[in-house]
Amino acid sequence: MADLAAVKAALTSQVIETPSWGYGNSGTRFKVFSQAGVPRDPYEKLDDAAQVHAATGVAPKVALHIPWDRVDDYAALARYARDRGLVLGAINANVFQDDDFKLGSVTHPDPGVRRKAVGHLLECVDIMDATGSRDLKLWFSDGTNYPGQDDITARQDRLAEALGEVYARLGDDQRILLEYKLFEPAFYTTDVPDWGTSYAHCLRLGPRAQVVVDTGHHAPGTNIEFIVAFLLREGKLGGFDFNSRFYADDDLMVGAADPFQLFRILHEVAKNGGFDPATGVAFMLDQCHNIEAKIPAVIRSVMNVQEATAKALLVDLDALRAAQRDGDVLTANAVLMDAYNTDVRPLLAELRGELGLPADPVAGYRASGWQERIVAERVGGSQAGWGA
Ligand code: PSV
Ligand code: MN
Ligand code: MN
Repeated sequence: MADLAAVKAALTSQVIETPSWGYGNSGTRFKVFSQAGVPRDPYEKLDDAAQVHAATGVAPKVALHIPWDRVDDYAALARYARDRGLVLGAINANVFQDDDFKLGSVTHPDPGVRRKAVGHLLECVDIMDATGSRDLKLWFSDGTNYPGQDDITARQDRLAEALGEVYARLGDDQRILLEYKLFEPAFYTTDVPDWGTSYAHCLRLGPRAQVVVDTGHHAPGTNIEFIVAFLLREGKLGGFDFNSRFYADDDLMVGAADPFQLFRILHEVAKNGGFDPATGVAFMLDQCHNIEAKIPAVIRSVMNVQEATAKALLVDLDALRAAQRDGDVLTANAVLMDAYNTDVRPLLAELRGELGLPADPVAGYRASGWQERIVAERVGGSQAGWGA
């Protein structure tokens, strides 16, 4: 039997980082649907994030995206966050929305374009210094569309050189989290397409470079939990970008498409010590809420991660290991499924009650009146982002 007090303690100490861009307007390449009351600037995004934290108690960190969240004074933004019980999380660089980056950013054949891209990444580290952020999250859209378009290995060399320059600029407590993505927007080659490529670059860079696993960035059927277990074992799992996918990089709410996969991933995290804050695994959401109400969707997502975490923590590891030692396949599988099939909602409601939080965070948010207030008060434009 898993120790319930330990499960509750782990659930209380878990931090789920929400993305600033999840609060703003977003869409597909076909249409951006505007919603009433969305934030008009990064400050208002933090106001919304504070509501998510108030409802759930486990979401005090907010990731920023530069330049979408550009402000004059980042230290002031960090203070604004602190005043609301929040802290600023990962700084997400953006070297994919500039005409100059059509053929790539840090892997572009033109050294002038590469310099511009690296300049932005270094600026992001300056911002981290001001905000106190630990993580620089790098996702590169770089790649090619046509065979022969550019040299695959030369692009790897350019990537390594750029990463090396940024790594050298990091402070002692700062990290690079290097994200990979199978394809899109490049369709023939992607310069960081998979965990192996990211891992190899991180290994060369050193201990302050780690891989980030975006759950939406894999081919269908990929065994993501294997990747997670491997990276944890190597000390190279920097964190997650959680979301759900049905077909590609869908950015739907985590736990919506495949809660069993989320459980399997978090079981590996639990079993390999990844919930210990000392391992530094960042549990981030990377989602866009195109057709659903945004703040309740972020709350729902946080709850989905918590539910899967609770189930993962409930796995009876002694029984599992005994069955594995005995080669008892059916019992081992049953131990895992017992935990997965446990309804953890009463346990989470009880825990929230003990912490003075609403037993049902979505209902708590709806009753708070915040949604009506922002719809009434926030008129006139929406902030840059996917919908810009
Ligand atoms: C693009 O695929 C992407 O969704 C990556 O997952 C990044 O983490 C995110 O955008 C924000 O830049
Ligand atoms: Mn991502
Ligand atoms: Mn993505």
